[in-house]
Amino acid sequence: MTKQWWLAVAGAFAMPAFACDELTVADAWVRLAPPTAPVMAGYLTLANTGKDAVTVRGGSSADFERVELHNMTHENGVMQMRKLDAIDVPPGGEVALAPGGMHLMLIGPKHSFAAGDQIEIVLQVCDGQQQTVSLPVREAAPAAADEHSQHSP
Ligand SMILES: [Cu+2]
Repeated sequence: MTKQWWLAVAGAFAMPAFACDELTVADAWVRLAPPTAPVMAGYLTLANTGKDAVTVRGGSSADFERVELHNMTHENGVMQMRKLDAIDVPPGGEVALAPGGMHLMLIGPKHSFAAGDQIEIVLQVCDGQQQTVSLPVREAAPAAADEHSQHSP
C-alpha cells in the first residue's frame, strides 16, 4: 500500500509537463494583399531555446475565418501547397516559415489591412497551450530576411 502511494507520486512528477517552452519569434510579417484577396500569407521564424521539442499544431486569429499551417513544395515542376498538421521545432533549433516554403495561411480576412497593421495570431502549441504572436503587415519581406542584403559590397 505504502509502496503504491510512492509510485503514484513518482509517476506524477515523471509525467511530461503539459506546459512547453515558449518559442521565440523573429522576422514575423504578413504580406499585404489586395482587399479582395481570399487568403493572406504570414511568415515568421520560430526558435526553441528550451530542452524539449515544441510542436505547433495550428493557429487562429480574430481577423480571419481560420489559420492553417501550409507548406509549398516543388513537385514535377509544379508548385504545390499542402496543409501541415503540425510543425516541430527541435530543442535548440529553429524553423523558418518564409516565402516559397512553409507559411501561415490566413484564410478569409474579416476586413482589409494596410501596411503597418498588426495581425495577432494565437498559435496552438504542444498540448493545448497557446502563444500569441503579432505579425506586422508589410508590402515586402523585412530587409533582414532579404537575401540581397547579404550581397552588399
Ligand atoms: Cu498556403
